[in-house]
Amino acid sequence: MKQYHDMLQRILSEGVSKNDRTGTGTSSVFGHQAVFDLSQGFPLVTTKRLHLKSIVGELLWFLSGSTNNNDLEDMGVTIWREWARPSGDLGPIYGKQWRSWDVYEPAEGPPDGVIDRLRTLGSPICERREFDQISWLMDELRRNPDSRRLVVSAWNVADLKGMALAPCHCLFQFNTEPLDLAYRMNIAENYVEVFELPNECYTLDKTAGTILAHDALDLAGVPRRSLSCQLYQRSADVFLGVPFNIASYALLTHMVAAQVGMEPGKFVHTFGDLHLYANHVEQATEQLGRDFRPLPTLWLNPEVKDLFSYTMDDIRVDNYDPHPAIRAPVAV
Ligand code: UFP
Repeated sequence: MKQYHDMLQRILSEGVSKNDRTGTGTSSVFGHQAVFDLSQGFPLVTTKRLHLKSIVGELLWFLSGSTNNNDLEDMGVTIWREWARPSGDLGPIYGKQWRSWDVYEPAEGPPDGVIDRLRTLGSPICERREFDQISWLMDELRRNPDSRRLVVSAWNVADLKGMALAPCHCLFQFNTEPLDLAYRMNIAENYVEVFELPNECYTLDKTAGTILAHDALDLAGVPRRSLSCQLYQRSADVFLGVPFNIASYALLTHMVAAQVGMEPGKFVHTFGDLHLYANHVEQATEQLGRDFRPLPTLWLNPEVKDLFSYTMDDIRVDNYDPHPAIRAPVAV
């Protein structure tokens, strides 16, 4: 996780002092990008212990569409408590926008004259529909994997004022690429084998480009595409928030990939205001003095057949051997 230490280091050396909404004060850089190759291990910071259950629980809660803190606390996760109203409600945050973004459309098919009457009365003549961005994404990944529009947004301008916290990780995009496996040079001869996975292989003459052979292969189960995710995070608490955010989106990418039959590719984390709170400087310095340990690996239950059916028990991180946790106050 050198990428994470680079962020801390960059803020300590180049960051500028800023005031912030919480009154704590930060050192901040604007614009940063870190890339995590998910084939090289699960990007869970090893230089301090992270509470994995909170990361997994929060993601499952987002995916369930809930915006009530009580549902999250039922899973034993308390990270949203400070922002919750007494009822537990957090307003239309991530779960709402991901699973049921409000769409207002002209009401269809009212009887003649009704629209005119409503207009005279000044009543709205739209009806509300909900759009499930995550279900749409899953369908689109299967239907149109080359699309450049595989975007999910939590940044709903019309709903911002009702949210307990404006979305920090506000927009993400998926991208798929054919895996190298799908195109393999034959090393000995002057022909090339092009695998049209899952089950066909064309052998081409390299210079003439003509087909020499066409075989049916049994390559079922061989993955044909890699799936990458890029997140835009407008505001990032580098010490407390970012390690969570990295792990959360890496997990999401693994889960989506498993469900659409692709291999996890990269997680690209792009930042707006990346900041270290003034009361986290000591802790960050302590963490920077620690050595990296091998990254853990992620296990997802292969029996789960749909993105919304995962439970805590279906997700496990193996071989996580971090340094001890480092306590730090949360800026609310
Ligand atoms: N924050 C994160 N990651 C999150 C999250 C919040 O880093 O997932 F929900 C931090 C960023 C910032 C604060 O320090 O919370 C949000 O404050 P603001 O809305 O003023 O940017």
